[in-house]
Order: sequence, then structure tokens, then C-alpha cells
Amino acid sequence: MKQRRRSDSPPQAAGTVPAPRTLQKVLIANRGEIALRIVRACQELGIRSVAVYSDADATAPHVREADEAVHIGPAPAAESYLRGDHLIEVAKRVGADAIHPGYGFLSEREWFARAVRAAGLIWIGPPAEAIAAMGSKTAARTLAIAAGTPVVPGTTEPLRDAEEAATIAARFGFPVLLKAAAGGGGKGMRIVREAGEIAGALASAQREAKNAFGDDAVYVEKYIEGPRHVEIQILADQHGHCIALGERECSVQRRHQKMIEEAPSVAVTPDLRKRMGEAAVAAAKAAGYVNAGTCEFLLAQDGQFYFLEMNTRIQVEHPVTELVMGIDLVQWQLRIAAGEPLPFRESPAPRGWAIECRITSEDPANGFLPSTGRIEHLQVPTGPGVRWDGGITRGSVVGLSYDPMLAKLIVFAPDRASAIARMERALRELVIDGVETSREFHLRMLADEEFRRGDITIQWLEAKLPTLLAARPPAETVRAAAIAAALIASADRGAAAAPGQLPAASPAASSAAIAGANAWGRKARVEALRRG
Ligand code: MV4
Repeated sequence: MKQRRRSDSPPQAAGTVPAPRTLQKVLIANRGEIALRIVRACQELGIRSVAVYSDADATAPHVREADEAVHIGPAPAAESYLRGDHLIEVAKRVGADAIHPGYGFLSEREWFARAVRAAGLIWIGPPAEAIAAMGSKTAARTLAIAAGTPVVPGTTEPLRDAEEAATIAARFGFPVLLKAAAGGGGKGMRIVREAGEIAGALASAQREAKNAFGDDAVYVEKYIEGPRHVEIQILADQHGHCIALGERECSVQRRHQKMIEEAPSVAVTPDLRKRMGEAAVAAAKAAGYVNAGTCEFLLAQDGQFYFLEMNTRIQVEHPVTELVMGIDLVQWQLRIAAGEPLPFRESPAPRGWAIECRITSEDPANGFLPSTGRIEHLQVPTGPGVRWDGGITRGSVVGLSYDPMLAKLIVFAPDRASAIARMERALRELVIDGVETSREFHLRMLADEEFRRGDITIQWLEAKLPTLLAARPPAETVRAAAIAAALIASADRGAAAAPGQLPAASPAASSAAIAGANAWGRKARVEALRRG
């Protein structure tokens, strides 16, 4: 077990806000950009941070920036970041008094929250009971109904058979949606548009639910056509105060993976924000919620909103809320866990506009296949209103062991149009060489007229995909490709390079360096070919 300690980091640097006294040292049971985000929050509060890392992450930014780092095992998450028992042991050994789980991995495992508490450590998240209450979709629905939070018309009891399913569907009217009670992420979901389809749909939904969750319970909801996905951020302290922090518009998604998020939503008026906020707070209070959490809603075309589920963790897209609300959510997770009361009783109004693009190592031109490799070059966008929450540096190796999200690019501007312009500028500044990324695809989405009008639903991206992929590459990509193609052609013809302009000594080596070994050159050739 390797352990590193930094000597240049005093427990509390001058000028920082005093650390909540009960939190002196936090173990971060995560990796990548969110682990680094939590390290930064700890530093600003004068709290010591302990990173953990697998074989694949020994030189990762979250490891480098934390005060201490502990090696926890091989690359596969099941043998490292998911080893809850081991992580608790490590926390005890290094003298941490708390564990922050980030998102994904162990963040929503009820047993882990319980085990952390049982070990005498502070869990920086909601109570295990609240995680459990929101873990089952039908239990969450029952809880929301009791709290007066609107849910989609439907049932809360598992269906017994196809006959019962048909009777209930007829009552709510087609189309209906069959959903797995233990579900999430769209698994075990079937749209049923007419009575004849229901028996087959029920059987396949039950089979899929059984395989995915070990539980074949399936229930019925009215199917909402063409809604937006709008979620409400909440913060709840240990003293019974819970506030809503406005909405995030998360409709731009593909296969349940969000690609762009923004705050506020073009579809949410101050009155709707107030009603959705109250609905989210009521559901959270009914679950005994403490810490940061998010209620997911469908916002239908007629303006009705329906509670779907609650995410009992900090979410990937939390920065857009931080920017428009002027609140550091991760700092507040730490302060709440330390017992500090929330300083406000009323929901603040959002100010300005924030947009986030999830930069992934996926190749949109190739069915979003994960792309692997070494980051050979990285130029991070900067300048007014730009924030980069990233987990990579030059030299990082992107493999297949973890999620393909490399970083989040977030912008903040006075209004939506200027936020879009700022994001386009920032995406153009961004250079990632070595793996394929979603960068250019993000530029294509932002250029779309419907997106620019805010005219988006949860179906928008998947419906637009063929058009977006067929679109001409952006002008600056074509220009770069043309220049690269000219250089390559020149080198291929054996022309002598001007001194200092090409990386290698001989024309043949130059050609190889640009065309083969250099991923940028390769990409340029592809772009140049695509033009022709
Ligand atoms: C729905 C729905 C339409 N009507 N429920 C997808 C995953 C799960 N969290 C809930 N989901 C949906 N539930 C009714 N009654 C449409 C979806 C849905 C969806 C919701 C949020 C974000 C993206 C989505 C993509 C496809 C379907």
C-alpha cells in the first residue's frame, strides 16, 4: 500500500474559510473530475483530502492535487473503487473522519452509507434510509404521492398478469409505459400503444427487469409524449431546513446519457419554478432527506410536471446550478455533513445562464464507440465565463475501465444566446489529441436551429442524430484539415521542409510523423477526405 503525503500544504492556508470543526480530513471514494472537484472544495474549506487510486490512476490529477493518496487496487472498479469495505478500512487507517462518495460507484448504495456510519465515520450524503426510500421507483412514487408531489398517473403495485395490465391500461388510456419497480436508466421499460401488444410487452419487461435487477416487478404509467427532462436541485441541512435551488434542463440526451445541460430552462417560468421547487422539497422532506439531492421531473408539453425519481447524490451537472445560483454545492455538502445550518430560508432566483457540455472519449461518427488512447496534447479553454471540470492531463491514458466522460466544459453568461456563443468559442479553443471526443459533435448540436430556439424534448437528439452526423464539419475544422492535408501531401512528394516547420529531419519521417504517429494528422486526413 503506497501512501503519499504533501508537505507544502498546511492544514489551513491563510485566508480560507475556517473548516467545519468536525471535518478535518475527508477520504474521496471516487476518481476523475468529481474527485478533483471534491479535493478543491476541501482545499477552500481548509479540510485535508485523501484521494484513492487504482493502477490506472496513479498519475491522475485527483491524486496529484489531494493532500494524501492511497493505492487501492487494480484498474477494474470491482477491485478498487467499488471495494467499500476496503475503502472504509483505508479511511480509518489514514485518520479520515468522513467519506465523500461523489457520483456513480458507491454513492447510492444503501449498505455502504450504513457501513460508513457504523464505522464511526461521517457520510457526506443523505441518510441510508433516504437512499433506500428513493431506491425503489414504486416506493418513491408512493412517498411522493403522500407528500402531494405530482406523479405520472399510474399504479404503485406490481402487475399480477397481462389481464390486470390490460384492465389498468384501459383505465388510463393508451399509450401506457410499463416500468420496472427496481428500475432506472430505462431498463425494463416498454411503451404499449394498443391492447394487443400488452401481454408480450409485459413478459419482455419482466424478463429484462429480472435480468437487470433480480426483481421482475413491473407497474404501469400513462406514457407522456414529447416531454422535457427538468430536474430540481435541493439542499437539506440536519436542522430540518430544505430549499430548492432551481431547475436544470437535461433533455439533450442519447440512450439516457445526457450530453448538454443548462440552467435555467427556457420552459420554466418563475411561477412554475416555485411550484416545482415546492414539489421537490415536499418529496425530499417526506424521505427524511439531508444533504444535496435532485428530483427528476417530466415537464409535459401542456405545462404539467410529474415527479419521476430522486437522485440521492451530487450529480454530474451540478455546476450549472452553482453558476446561476452563486452557491458552491460541494462545499455545502461538506458543511451540511459537519452540522452547519443552511444560511437561507428562501429559494434564490437564478441569475444569468449556464450551459454544460460533457466531453466524452466517444466517436459520434462511429456510433459513439468509446475511443481509447493517450492524451498527447490538451489545450483547456479559458477566458471570461469559462469553467473546466476535468479529470485528465496530457499523458493521461484513456482506457475502457471507467466512464468515457473526460471533462465537463461549463460556461456562464448573462443570457442564453450569449452562453451559446461563449460555449462555441470555448469548444473551438479546446484541443484534445490522442482520442476521439465529442467536441465537434457538441459544436454541431449548438449550431442547430431547434437547439438555439430551446425547442428540445427528450427525443430531440435521437431524432436529430442523422442530420447532425451528416452536417458539414465546422469551417475551422475544414481549414485545419486543408492545411494539414497540404503539409502531408507536400511531405509525401518529398519536398524539403522549411527549417523548424515540420517535426522530423527527413521528408519520409515527416510524413510518417504527421500521417501515422500523430493522431491530429490522422484526424486531419479523415476530415480532408470527408470534404471530397
Ligand atoms: C417516462 C417517460 C414518459 N412517460 N415515464 C426514462 C428513464 C426513467 N428515469 C424514466 N424515463 C422515462 N419515463 C412516462 N410515464 C419517458 C422517459 C424517458 C426519459 C426520461 C428522462 C430522460 C430521458 C428519457 C429518455 C427516454 C424516456
